[in-house]
Amino acid sequence: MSAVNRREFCLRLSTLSTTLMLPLDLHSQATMTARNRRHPVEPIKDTMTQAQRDARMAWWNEARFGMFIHWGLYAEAAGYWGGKTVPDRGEWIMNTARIPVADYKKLAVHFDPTKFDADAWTSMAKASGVKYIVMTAKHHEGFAMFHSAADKFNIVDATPFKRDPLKELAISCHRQGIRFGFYYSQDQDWTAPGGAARRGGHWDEAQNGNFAAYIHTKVIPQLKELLTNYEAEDAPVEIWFDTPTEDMTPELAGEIVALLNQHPNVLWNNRLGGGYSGDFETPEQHIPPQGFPGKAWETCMTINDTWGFKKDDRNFKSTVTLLRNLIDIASKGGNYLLNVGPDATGVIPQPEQERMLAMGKWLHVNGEAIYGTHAGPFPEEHGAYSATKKDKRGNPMWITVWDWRATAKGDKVYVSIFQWPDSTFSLPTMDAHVRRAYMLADPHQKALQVSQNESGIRLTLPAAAPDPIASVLVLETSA
Ligand code: H79
Repeated sequence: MSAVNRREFCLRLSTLSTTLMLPLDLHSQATMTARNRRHPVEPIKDTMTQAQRDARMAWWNEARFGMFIHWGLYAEAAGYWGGKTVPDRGEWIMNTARIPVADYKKLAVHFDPTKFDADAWTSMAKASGVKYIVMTAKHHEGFAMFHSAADKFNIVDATPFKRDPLKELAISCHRQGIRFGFYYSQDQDWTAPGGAARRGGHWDEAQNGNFAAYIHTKVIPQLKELLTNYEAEDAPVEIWFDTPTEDMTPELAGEIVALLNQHPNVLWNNRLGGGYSGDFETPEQHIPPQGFPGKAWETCMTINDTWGFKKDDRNFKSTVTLLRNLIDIASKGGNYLLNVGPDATGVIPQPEQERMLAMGKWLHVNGEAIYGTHAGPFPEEHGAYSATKKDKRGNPMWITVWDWRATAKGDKVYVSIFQWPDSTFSLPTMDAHVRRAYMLADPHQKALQVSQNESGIRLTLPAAAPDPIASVLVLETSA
């Protein structure tokens, strides 16, 4: 058994028990209740061969790091309504404060983000080591951040700004070699009649209407626009759906899938609803203890505590935490979609840029350990379920260990070390034979002393860690 197969084998053995313990988000519950229904329209991935499926997902599986952008009218509210702070996440403000539709729509009259510069965002993302960008085309507020003929409540027709930032970003991404995708809230829409509203339902008569009519008059026409309004090269490569409810029947979702099938290269996540599984799993705000063995997955996460800009949210995660998360996710074969929330002037807050760029600095030296890799060969490094402690649901608590993480690519294993050892560094056993070991940051790739036997691998590392956050040890192996 190769090193990598061995890991997958071990994980498969434990999948049955661990999946039951993973926190279930609302969306996956909605998906699960509908899962066993027949699909009225088969998604393209289900009619492809495995080789075709792999090719379709190839760029995504190699990317490992993406930047999410939540930008909409909520950035102008910035966590305030009527002069008072509103709790919870910024992009939920309309729902949290039960703002009437007509009042909320007035935010558009003043929305004029004149400092928006798509090239500046893309350059920043590129310097951060990001391989793809996903921006909100329409969040639950219902406001389109692109020019839409289907609905006048959009940034070109309803604001003094009159520009289409989504399109500008798509063009800029294409120019700078970054993949571009968009987020589209297909189910919840708090300003369109018939759009769904979670947490307490509708709060304004203007929201009443027929859900199917909403899908037919707004969602499908807008998705068509988003899929076709770009020159072929700038075309989106990914759609990020969100928060499906029971309103999204297999039939309605099937109509959307029929449209998506006309764009076979566009990947879409597991949150369409109607029982469709989509192309990848989407744990939100958490990293599954052992990933999703055998599945493509992407953890999306806020850089502070909100997706959409909130003036007072200064609870930014440290660069140490963010880099550890990226490395942890890569060691489990997933992607990290890290969010930034630009303000109403069109600027990504400075503390967010600083952290993104610090990640880019590390990736500039150590990116080989992340991009194009898959899960590492050791099953033991992530932590373990406690024998005594229980989590909130009463299941055994997962205790994460932050010593090191491993990824693999070809005949190389990359070990990112967080806790620099005093003398000898030990790794568990692995089937493959270590031919040579060196530090990735060492320009001379000086061979390190290494010994390997049945019980494990022992290495003598340089006295000081090459990097204060994570130093990458490379193991060149042969079968
Ligand atoms: O776009 C981001 C979120 O706005 C969206 N998904 C990510 C990518 C999302 N919408 N709903 N949810 C995630 C899950 C539901 C969260 C809720 Fe709540 C808990 C809704 C009501 C209670 C958080 C706390 C939002 C409002 C209060």
